[in-house]
Amino acid sequence: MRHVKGKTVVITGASKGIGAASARVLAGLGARVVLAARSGDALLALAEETGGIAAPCDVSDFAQVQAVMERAGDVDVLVNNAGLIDPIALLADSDPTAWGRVVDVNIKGVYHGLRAVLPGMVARGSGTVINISSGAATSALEGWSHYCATKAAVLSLTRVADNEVRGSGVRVMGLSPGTVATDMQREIAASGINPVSQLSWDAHIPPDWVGQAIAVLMGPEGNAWCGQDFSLKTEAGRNIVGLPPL
Ligand code: NJP
Repeated sequence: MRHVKGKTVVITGASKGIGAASARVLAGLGARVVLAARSGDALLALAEETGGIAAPCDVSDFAQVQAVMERAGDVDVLVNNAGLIDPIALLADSDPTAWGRVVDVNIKGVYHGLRAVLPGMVARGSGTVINISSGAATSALEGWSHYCATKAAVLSLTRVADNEVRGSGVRVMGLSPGTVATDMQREIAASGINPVSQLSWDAHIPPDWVGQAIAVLMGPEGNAWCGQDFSLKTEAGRNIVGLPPL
């Protein structure tokens, strides 16, 4: 994991869950982590713990995302992790404003990150963007129209970005973690809608496993996953990261 040491890694959605756990893993391997989310107090506490930088921002606002990247300096790795699933509702019951808010965060947030870092990465001829995806990108689950549609769009952004930068030294890939023990799974369980809400808590992987996968993808192993989603729900994916089998 020597490839992680000294790298500047911007992580969105770093105030809790997968983002916070990944920040701890990467900082532990020597990365300089830049922590972005809306909850400033949580970011400050994590920055103190990890030696990182708290950079409060709402990813749905491009100017705020760009300000984070300017503060970070030359970004080696961007982890586009911020995401929402709440509120879960059948299409017929869904609230149009809340549905649109998920689009603003899950799709536009990822676009804003790509738009902010790609010019510098391409100019330097190096950099990695990891978009946190989901099995929902390629499946249809009731109550998750906002989530399935936005994660499908994120996979599309991963493909298009890879198409545009391939050969420049910049890599763009997705990471589909499977189900992870975070507040998002608490929201899913509370909804009682669709089979994912019925899973037992033991079925979910710990969030630091996703951080370990990010660390691996930052290195040469990531080359094979440009333009597609790497998945921790496969034996091959678990094996590459050195995690227990499914
Ligand atoms: O979610 P949670 P996870 N601007 O709710 C932040 C995907 N995923 O860690 O702003 C900036 O614990 C929020 O921070 P705050 C999932 O789709 C998960 O499980 O302070 N940040 C918090 O740090 C998502 O893309 C599972 O409220 C914003 C973070 O996002 C990623 O993994 C399975 C923001 C959410 O923390 C992390 O999810 C899967 C904004 N506007 C994919 N809005 C799973 N958990 O099972 C929210 O396949 N955030």
